Amino acid sequence: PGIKPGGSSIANKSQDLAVEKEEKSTLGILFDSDSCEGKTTLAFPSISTSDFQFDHEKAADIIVKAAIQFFQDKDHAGLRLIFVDLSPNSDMLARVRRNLVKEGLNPQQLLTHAGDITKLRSSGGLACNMITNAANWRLKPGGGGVNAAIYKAAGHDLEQATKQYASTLNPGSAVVVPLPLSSPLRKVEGVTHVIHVLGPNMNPQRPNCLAGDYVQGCQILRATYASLFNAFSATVK
Ligand code: AR6
Repeated sequence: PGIKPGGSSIANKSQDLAVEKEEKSTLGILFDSDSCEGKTTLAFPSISTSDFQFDHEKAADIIVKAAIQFFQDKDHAGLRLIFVDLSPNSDMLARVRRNLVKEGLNPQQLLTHAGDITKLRSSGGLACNMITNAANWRLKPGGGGVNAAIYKAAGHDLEQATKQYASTLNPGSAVVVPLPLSSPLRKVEGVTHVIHVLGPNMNPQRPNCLAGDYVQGCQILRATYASLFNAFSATVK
């Protein structure tokens, strides 16, 4: 099935319009032509680099190379990625931006944005169809970081919906969860799907710590982004 449209690119368009578009989507319209200049969009945070303590330089390299690989597939020309971090002073944002230039990736394909991933439309003026959660292996709400923020913004609906798709997650893998129409994240921000991913963990206080093994760590982080981007394009199809 096609994805449900993500709503309007203009932050202050009425909710009625979004509802009208939801209805159109059930008639088989795959893309919301108003959103993201017609591009279906996935936003993602920097997986594993905060609570999971993964090396920033290695992570930034992996993110940009994974995006380059993704856009080598001509079928992905109508898609867009947005790398998001909370603060304009984010070290990861700066590193990803530098690598984008260095590697010559089109900045319209991989946008970078400072802001809250749960408020991309209302605060950032960016329409986004799907967002990524750096989850824990139990797929539980709470904890900290982006996991806590996404579960809080999506309401109880996300926990319920997630249970229908998976109860645990392995490092390097992704699970796509459609958001119920009742979810505030869907109603207010136009987000139709949350994609949970579990990245490699370098934090000894968390399960499955790789204890500084960056050979395995980099493999798992590459696999995480590949699973995420594949899940995104498969959901669009
Ligand atoms: N919007 C955008 N980016 C955010 C937000 C937000 N609201 N909140 C945090 N970030 P982390 P991890 C950024 O720690 O390292 C969780 O508790 C943050 O600045 O959320 O993969 C889970 O339950 C950082 O760049 O994820 C796991 O147990 C990035 O999101 C564990 O932490 C990821 O930081 C996963 O650790």
